[in-house]
Amino acid sequence: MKRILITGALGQIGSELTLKLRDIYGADNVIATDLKKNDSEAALSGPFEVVDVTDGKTMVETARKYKVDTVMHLAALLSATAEAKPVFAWNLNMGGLLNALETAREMNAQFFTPSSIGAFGPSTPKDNTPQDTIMRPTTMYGVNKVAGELLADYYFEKFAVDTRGLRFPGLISYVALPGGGTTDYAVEIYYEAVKNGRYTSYIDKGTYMDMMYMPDALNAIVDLIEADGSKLKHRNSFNVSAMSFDPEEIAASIRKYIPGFKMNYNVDPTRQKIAESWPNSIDSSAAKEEWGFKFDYDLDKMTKDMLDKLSKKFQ
Ligand code: NAD
Ligand code: AKB
Repeated sequence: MKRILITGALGQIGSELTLKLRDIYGADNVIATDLKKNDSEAALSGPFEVVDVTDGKTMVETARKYKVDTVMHLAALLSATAEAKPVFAWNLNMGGLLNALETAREMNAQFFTPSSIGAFGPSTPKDNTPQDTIMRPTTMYGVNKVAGELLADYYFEKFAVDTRGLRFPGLISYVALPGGGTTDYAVEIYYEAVKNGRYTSYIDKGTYMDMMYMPDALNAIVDLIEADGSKLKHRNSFNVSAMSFDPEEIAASIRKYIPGFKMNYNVDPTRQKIAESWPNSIDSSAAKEEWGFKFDYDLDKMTKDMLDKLSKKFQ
């Protein structure tokens, strides 16, 4: 059994991760925290506390109050927003992470935080990007993710905190909207397909990025935190991906279910530049070998489920 504190629990991942963890470990054992409460199921279905991750004192006090043994740190500024506010992003992404790691150290707790394909940069091998390779990102978000991976490894080596992480690709989901990333187009396209039958993409055709459907991402988190630590050669962080596509391929997948779907382009130079600095596709074999990473959804299976779920949501 675990007793888990989640930061940023009302975001795109946390809105669903909180509910999955409550199903597995019991509602009272999963403490959702975020900047403010809302009326989502994640906020209302179990304990909720307001915690600003830049306030380390409140985070530790909350962890002590609930006697947590696991810290899952999700609060962060994503790539596009971080590029618009780089200093704010550094303070939130690095300051929040340091406070969360210190909380885990204080509580002798297990620690999980997501990294990202954004940790790679233009000099990284672009295809089948290896687990261990050149990491010289050119975005503030990427700089934060690489530094964060190193910091989490440091806490494992120096303080024996059981830190674990995943380099997530773009995550696609229908519960909560994404919070300002470069891969958000691959979520928006499904909403617009269902609502209006058309989408104008800010990412150009021919731009490939890794992606994963949220149910697979949530399973990967649970599988990694439950994995036997003695078998892990890597910790922060594991490459994980389920698919790689460009805007034309996701549009073609949608047309299998909505034949009249129309796609236009109005490329946003900032997000396009970020996308071009990231890999086309990453190699998840270390995650498969060390803790059995697997996924269920390919592009068409995900498209069918997204369109079904969003059609019900908007009917
Ligand atoms: P999100 O933007 O949807 O949610 C972030 C949450 O953090 C929000 O609920 C926000 O209110 C909260 N937050 C912001 N500032 C805070 C603060 N000062 N204190 C407390 N909470 C604060 O993000 P997400 O998509 O759920 O991402 C979670 C983590 O996963 C991040 O580290 C992100 O980099 C990583 N990640 C996400 C994706 C993806 O596609 N969603 C891909 C790779 C990595
Ligand atoms: C983003 O686009 O910023 C995120 C990510 C891949 O880290 N979705």
